[in-house]
Amino acid sequence: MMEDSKKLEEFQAKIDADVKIEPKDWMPEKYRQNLIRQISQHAHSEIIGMQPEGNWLTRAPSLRSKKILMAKIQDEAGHGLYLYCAAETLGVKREQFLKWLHDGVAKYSSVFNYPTLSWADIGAIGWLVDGAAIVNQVSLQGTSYGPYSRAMVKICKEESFHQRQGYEIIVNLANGTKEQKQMAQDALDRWWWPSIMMFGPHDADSAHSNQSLKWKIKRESNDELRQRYIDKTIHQGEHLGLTFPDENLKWNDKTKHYDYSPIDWDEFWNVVKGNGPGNKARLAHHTKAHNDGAWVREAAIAFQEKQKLKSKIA
Ligand code: FAQ
Repeated sequence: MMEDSKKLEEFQAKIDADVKIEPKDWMPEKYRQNLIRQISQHAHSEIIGMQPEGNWLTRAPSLRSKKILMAKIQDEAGHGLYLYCAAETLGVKREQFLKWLHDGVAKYSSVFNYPTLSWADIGAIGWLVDGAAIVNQVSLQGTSYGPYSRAMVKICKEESFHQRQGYEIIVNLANGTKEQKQMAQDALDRWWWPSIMMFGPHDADSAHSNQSLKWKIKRESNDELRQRYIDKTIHQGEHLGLTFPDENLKWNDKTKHYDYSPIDWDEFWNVVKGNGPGNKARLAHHTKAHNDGAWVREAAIAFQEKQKLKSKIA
């Protein structure tokens, strides 16, 4: 016990001094568990997040936009892989993470359970969903766990390209015909609130925040990040003549931030609990793709074993 409390003190001192924690360093079990939860859920979000966009690959309006969208979706797969690798350094295998996802034990971001009904939604995902993800992830570059922090640095560079890809689509639609501008407005109407919900519950209701902030797993709170996202996004929409679906969205000269309406937490928790418009389809699709790919994994392992055997004989 004495030894553990001394170790805990030293651990906290390292955190306070902004020294990164590396996989072989001593860490409290709760720190490890919390990281496993957050990083693997972050990885799942990147992977499931490919589905709403993948839905439009065959219907992109030009070869250029199709190539860009394909590159973006591949990037998301890469982000998922960096993050699974970072999470695996904490002693849990990839198969276990996927089992937790398929069994509904592990979460992924609520926002990916909404449908992409038009090409403008691809713009809205890049502009708003990647825009929100960047705010969160730039902050996470400073997370205390080394492998997670390094993954975030690489991911953030790619996310800024994603945000621009989406904003470009929205700019073109907003400056196009009346119908095209209406498509952009409709996408903003449907994606604005889900993007705000990505930051999670208000600080007072956030189960993990206090401990995560103390251990610098998170560097800023859910509400701080949400407010930063709102403040930086409003002028991007207004500049295009689009209207945000919130009549209470107003600049507050005292706080120097935008005020906004109460968030519909019933909707948020309903989606988080698996009852959103797309939850069942998203999980079913992932599970099927995983099962269909079993033979590829088996073949790759068999090939590796064969190579090992060959090198032993030689
Ligand atoms: N959806 O105590 P807190 C992307 C859960 S990547 C679902 O506040 P925490 C790239 C939370 O897990 C987007 N569940 O939790 C892309 C917890 O439940 P648990 C993903 C949510 O962890 C773009 C419970 O509520 N980004 O978009 C959500 O301290 C385009 C209590 O909440 C990340 O994952 C939610 N929105 O703070 C890809 C960033 N919010 O686990 C494709 C890393 C909360 O106890 C296309 N993660 N919950 O069962 C984080 O920063 C944090 O985990 C938060 C939540 C801020 C998401």
